Amino acid sequence: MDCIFCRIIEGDLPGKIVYTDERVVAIEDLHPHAPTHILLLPREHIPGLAEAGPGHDALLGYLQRIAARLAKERGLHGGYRTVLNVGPDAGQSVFHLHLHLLGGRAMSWPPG
Ligand code: DGP
Repeated sequence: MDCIFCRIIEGDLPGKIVYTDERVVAIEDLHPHAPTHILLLPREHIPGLAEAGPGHDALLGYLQRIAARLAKERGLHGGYRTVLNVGPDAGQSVFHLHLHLLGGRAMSWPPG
């Protein structure tokens, strides 16, 4: 399977890993949109949120909790945002489910 995030997780492609455990690998985004821009990748290849099933409920919650932990470690006391882009309208470009953690600057709402 030719998935760049699977290859980063496997160590076949370089990635700046900031957190890893048996379920999740977190890396710095290659094109950061905020002072902190981390991608949380489940080790399991799931193309996106639309393909997640009931068996992934715990994993999806876990991604959010690890994001909160990393935000705390980064000292993002002013707040942060976690984002799942799903499909073309949301601009999803890598089809391995990933949770963005963005912080370190004020963010507008609604998002563009
Ligand atoms: P999304 O639009 O949600 O699919 O975002 C994909 C993100 O992945 C985007 O912010 C750029 C990032 N990205 C793409 N390729 C690579 C890569 O090879 N390494 C890293 N670290 N990030 C990547």
